[in-house]
Amino acid sequence: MMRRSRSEALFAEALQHIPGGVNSPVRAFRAVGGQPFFVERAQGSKLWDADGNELIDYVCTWGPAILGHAFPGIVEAVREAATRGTSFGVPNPLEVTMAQRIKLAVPSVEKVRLCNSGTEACMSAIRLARGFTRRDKIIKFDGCYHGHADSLLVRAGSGALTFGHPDSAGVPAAFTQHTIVVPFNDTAAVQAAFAANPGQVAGVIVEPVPGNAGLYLPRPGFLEFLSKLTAEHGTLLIFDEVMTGFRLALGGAQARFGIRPDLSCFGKVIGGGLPVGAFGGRAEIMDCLAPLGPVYQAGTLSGNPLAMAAGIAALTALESGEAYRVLEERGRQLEEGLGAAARRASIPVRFNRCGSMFCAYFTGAPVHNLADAMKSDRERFARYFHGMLEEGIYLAPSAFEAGFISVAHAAVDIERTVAAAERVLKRIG
Ligand code: KE4
Repeated sequence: MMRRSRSEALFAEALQHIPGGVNSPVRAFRAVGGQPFFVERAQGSKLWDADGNELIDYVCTWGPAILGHAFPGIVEAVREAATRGTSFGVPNPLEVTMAQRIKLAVPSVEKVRLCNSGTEACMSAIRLARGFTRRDKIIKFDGCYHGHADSLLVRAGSGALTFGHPDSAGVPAAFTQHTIVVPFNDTAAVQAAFAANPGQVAGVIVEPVPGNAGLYLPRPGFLEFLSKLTAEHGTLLIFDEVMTGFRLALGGAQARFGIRPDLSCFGKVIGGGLPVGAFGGRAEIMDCLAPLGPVYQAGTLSGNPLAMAAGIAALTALESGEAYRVLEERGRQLEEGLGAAARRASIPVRFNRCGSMFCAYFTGAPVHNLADAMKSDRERFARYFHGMLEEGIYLAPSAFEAGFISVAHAAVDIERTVAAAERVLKRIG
């Protein structure tokens, strides 16, 4: 049994000061029950909580820790940068280096603006698409989560979905009247949305591999279809690669699937664990941004030297490409192991994976969109989650989140995880 007394005391204290005791809803374990543990330190593939429990971490702070926690190159880069000041509010050389590295990795990005979160990146990309096209409508896909900007918090995924009411309180209908939501992988629904709004759609924003309702993949040809249809309608294709960027390949999902979106959003990995976001794309679009153009966007800490130093250190470690070979190998090992464990336990589990992102749906049917995902057995997932936690394996605390593997996950970590899964699946039946 996990020792929990210090985390329980910390959570009781946190509840006095912080809504729900957490600074981001999905951390509260509301989707799986129980209370969150508090992490004291992390190293490589492991977390140690306030009670000293060691856990193999498959959340990796929701993606950023692709190299493992406390990666030496990142720690040293942040330590060194901090000695020269933590923020200037004046351009610094590291911002230029980061912009160059993003452009080098992602050819569709001709210019890029750095900000402080994925939410900011997506919110700004939407505003830019509207400013550039002088249109108002945005098409998004149900279950896809693009941060918590008002106009995008509609039938969103991640924490918004977890609570079973994807739309958020506090968002006036007027703020979402221009947001059209269609099912992912549904070409007819996308065509119908365009037909019903001729000449009005500024942008289509999509997670190319949705990771905020569990994980499901684009059907063959779906992303190409979006690219072609948006071009025909003078609509911008916006890839939200906050999660997939620099994760599924150095060039993100767009490199993996050979698509050239008009705009892309980034976050997570490019900050090396520090607060960061970025959005970029065709220069003629990006140059509509202030101070050059009429679309305003700003941020006190945008491009700050610590996040830049951490992100550049992360990209430097990823650029050789070896990391992605390791991630693919570990992902395959986990997929094969968990699949075999589920079969031996005679439990219907659909294991979806793309590179080092994965999820396990408790269902026997394939999962290609949110409606399929919602049919999975969440109660059984919750029992699986807690069983694995007791075995020292920390999975994402929701059936509607993706899991992440880092380069620091050794083959033995995967073997331990598969062995634990076999015991837990047999126990929960
Ligand atoms: P942030 O504002 O949380 O940095 O990024 C928002 C965002 C945008 N786009 C995609 C595809 C994302 O996955 C996210 C954030 N991901 C969630 C995990 N499902 C963050 C975890 C949380 O909300 O605490």
